[in-house]
Amino acid sequence: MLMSARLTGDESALWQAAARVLDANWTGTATVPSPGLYPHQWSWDSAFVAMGLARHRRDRAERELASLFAGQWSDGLVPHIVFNGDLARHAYFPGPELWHSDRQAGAPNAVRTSGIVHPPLHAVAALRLHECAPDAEASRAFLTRLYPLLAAQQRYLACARDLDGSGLVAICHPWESGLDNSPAWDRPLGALELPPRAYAPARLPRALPTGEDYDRYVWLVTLLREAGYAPGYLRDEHPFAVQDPLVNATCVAAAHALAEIAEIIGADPVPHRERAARVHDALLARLWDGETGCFRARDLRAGRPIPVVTLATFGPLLDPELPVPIVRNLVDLLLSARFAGAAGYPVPTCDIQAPAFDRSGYWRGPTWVNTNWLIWHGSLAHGLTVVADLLYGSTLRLVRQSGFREYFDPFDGTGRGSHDYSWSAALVLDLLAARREPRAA
Ligand code: 2M8
Repeated sequence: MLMSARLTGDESALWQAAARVLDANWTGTATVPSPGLYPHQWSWDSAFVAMGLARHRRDRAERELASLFAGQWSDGLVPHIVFNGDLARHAYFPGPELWHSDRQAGAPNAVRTSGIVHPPLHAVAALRLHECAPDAEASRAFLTRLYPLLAAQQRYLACARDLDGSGLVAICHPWESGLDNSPAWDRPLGALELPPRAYAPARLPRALPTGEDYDRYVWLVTLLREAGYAPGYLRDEHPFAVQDPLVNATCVAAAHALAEIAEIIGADPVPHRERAARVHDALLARLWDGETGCFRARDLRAGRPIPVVTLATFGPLLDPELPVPIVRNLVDLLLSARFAGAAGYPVPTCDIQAPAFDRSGYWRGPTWVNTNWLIWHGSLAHGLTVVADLLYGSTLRLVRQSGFREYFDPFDGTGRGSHDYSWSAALVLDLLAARREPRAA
């Protein structure tokens, strides 16, 4: 609680409330996103949580990342879920029995995991941990241990997920985007030919999404599992393959972070800078739509861009080398009536004017703290202080008004989904601390 001494009284109260959520959701080795709904360890959640823990319990921030990487496969894949083996079989669906990591030669023996990835923000998190470390020497030692694992994570994505040789990373399941039921996935999911039987249990212990969407999610996992999660199968046969601007922007940001980490620990930064440049070039060449001034996901199986514009269009702000005219275009779009301009609590996950927009539909309209944090972080890198201030203020207003909820109504800020949601709390700690310590903003 070092930081709280320098906060205002109101900020200190918020700080303590956020810290209490992280303490309650700590299992002893990692943090659950929310105790009821999500009782295991999720990959990109842990990256966000580690950034908050770095401000509160640094020892736990390091253990959080170490626990996640204990689930890494031998080819570098960092799974999107590391399961807690102590929990009852039905604590969460789909549990380890759907993925069968225990039957994969490259999966770890000690823990069971899923077999797909999440946006790879862990190098960004590791660098942020270093930036706010009280003991630079101990922090360098931690980075030295983590660096080969982070580099292997990027190698897996660059090798196994570059399905068309463009340099871009493809996702093979909507869950890999983190934006599970984004309207961007409606078309590629709708094009799947499902066998005539339901795959998901009829009654899931959760609110959204369910029904037919869930059958499709489970069917995709079944296909991946039966193919042994093999790169050749992903490239040539798997029916869902999409290049998403947000996922690829996190790869660019991770490559830059890895280059910085390499410099800190005396390793070679050049391969990471080359990787960042390759994904940067491909993002601009393949996902930027100059005519309408936005980034669009690309459906590799249909061979065309996905028309609906979602918050993922702002992901490339995480690329520090995004050309200024494109940054300006994105800011205009962000501040327009399609996003922040017509929402009291920006940033909605989908274009408000799109037919698929749904103000309370999970990733189909609501505002989330983690995506606000990503756009805030990207805006600062481009010196967009007006946008950064807007996001900082609206994110804090959300949690002050509604608590550390999972997601929020973008018009009136009503909290939705689970309570005491870890990344909502963690990123508030990071926001509060970064304001007081502009060096790490
Ligand atoms: C949600 O995803 C999981 C599947 O991975 C689910 O719907 O059960 C998403 O919000 C995802 O972004 C998040 O990482 C996860 C845990 O918070 O929940």
